[in-house]
Amino acid sequence: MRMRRFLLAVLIGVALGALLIPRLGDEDDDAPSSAPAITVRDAWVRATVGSGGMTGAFMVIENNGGTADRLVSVGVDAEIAGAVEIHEMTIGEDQVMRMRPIEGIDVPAGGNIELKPGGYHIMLLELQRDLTPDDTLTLTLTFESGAQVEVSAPVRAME
Ligand SMILES: [Cu+2]
Repeated sequence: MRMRRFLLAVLIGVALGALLIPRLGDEDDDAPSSAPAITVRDAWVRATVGSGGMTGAFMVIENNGGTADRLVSVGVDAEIAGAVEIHEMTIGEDQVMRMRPIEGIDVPAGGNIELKPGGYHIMLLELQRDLTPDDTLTLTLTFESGAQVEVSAPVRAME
């Protein structure tokens, strides 16, 4: 009697396992359509004026996927800038605009986020040389999902 109960338990276990395996397979099939699909357009970097040692990079980040993602870090050639931060610009209670480093920028599923002067931007710090309008920088954007996007950003003077 005990043996039969044990066998029954094993059979149920096998049956449940058989049910789970095809489900996992289905999720794999769905993965490509729900994976984030990040694209970047209209990227540019502000030409340096004087010896500030820093400048901003701006762009539109689009998420064509079905899952929200988050820009978490940006890399650039160390011969261009010694450090890169993600910044946000806000108006304080004293009505003075200030920028501050933030952990990341959310990019909603099926939406986009604009990095622009006066708002979110990428801050290039410890510049190793002047950036003039005939330059083009390559920025590497890393997202929380693990996606990496290389962006070619021409240097432009601020109008
Ligand atoms: Cu900044």
